[in-house]
Amino acid sequence: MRSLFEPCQAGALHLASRIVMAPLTRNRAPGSLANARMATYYRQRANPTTGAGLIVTEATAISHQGQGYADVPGIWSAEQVAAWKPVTDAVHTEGGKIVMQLWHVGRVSHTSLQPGGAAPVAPSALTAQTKTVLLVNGQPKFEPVSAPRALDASELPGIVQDYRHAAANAIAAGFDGVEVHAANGYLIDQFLRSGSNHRSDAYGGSIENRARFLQEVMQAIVAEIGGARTGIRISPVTPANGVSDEQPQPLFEHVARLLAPMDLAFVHVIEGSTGAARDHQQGELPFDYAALRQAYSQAGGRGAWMLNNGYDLALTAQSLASGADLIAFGRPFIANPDLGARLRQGGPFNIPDRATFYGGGDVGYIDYPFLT
Ligand code: 8OZ
Repeated sequence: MRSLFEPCQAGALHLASRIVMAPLTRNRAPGSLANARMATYYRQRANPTTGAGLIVTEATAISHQGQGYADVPGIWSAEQVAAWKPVTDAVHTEGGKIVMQLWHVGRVSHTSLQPGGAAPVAPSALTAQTKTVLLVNGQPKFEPVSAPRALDASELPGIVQDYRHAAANAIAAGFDGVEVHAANGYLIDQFLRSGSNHRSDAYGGSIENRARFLQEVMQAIVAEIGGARTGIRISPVTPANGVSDEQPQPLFEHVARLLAPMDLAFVHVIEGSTGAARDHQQGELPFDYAALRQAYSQAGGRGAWMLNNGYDLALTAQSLASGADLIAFGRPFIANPDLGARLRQGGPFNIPDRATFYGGGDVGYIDYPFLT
């Protein structure tokens, strides 16, 4: 029987357990630079026995244009690479593994966060029904996103190059690999889903066309750092940030098949509505996650299969028994730096405080108690 507490190979990554710390936006990187407080936070969760087998960082912008929230970190400049180095050093000193989540928000942004105060970019000029987090006097303030402009096809190679450059930078900063954020209604997901992609060129219309941008991004990153150090996160039915699609099953099975030959380290799937109902449905039928994995395996995909959304010990046991390789825990890792140790002994678990999720200092970030 598969155990959460046994080692697992994910591409080139040898992981001490099947426990993953999910990517978590915390808005504590002023100037888009990682810092000592962040190094402490990740270090607290990095121990292979008491913490995570693998840490996925908070979503990190690949470019200024890719940024959509206050005080999130970036990975496009040499200064940002240098700022991340103490984080990867801290995690590796503990014996842990860490990959960086690469992020372009697309239309989920605000003119005040964009270069030159410009409009955010998107597949189509359709405003997302969602809010971003700005910080006003250090306090999180949820504001509607700005109206985006549609990207010209001639701009896409430049964005693909930004992803590739960011992946190279992540490796230069000492990360063990990257996770491409293709979930939760951000740029790649905006291309995938029919509700946010009304294009009539080679990047819109058919499923193949809507998946083309994702494919080009993944090919560029794999060419740069290798598939064995590359993962991806998808969320087939989430309504996060206002995305929708009436036919998620064929869309994401196509995505699974195009990823299969890339020899990725892992595929990370958010089941249901991100951070909410696991049985959320888009389209006529409940989404068939087993069929998604089968599409991937049958096309030759060998990456570790990572699942996420509201996992407790009972659900973890069930999914591992059904063949999941890795389970990603989000909010539980905010409140429990030693989540691994707590899962092992069945609890108790500290309760996360929502008021300190986004922005702020040490409180609700690096002061959650460890087991004694
Ligand atoms: C919460 C707040 C801001 C961003 C995601 C990167 O949903 C995020 C995010 C989550 O993937």
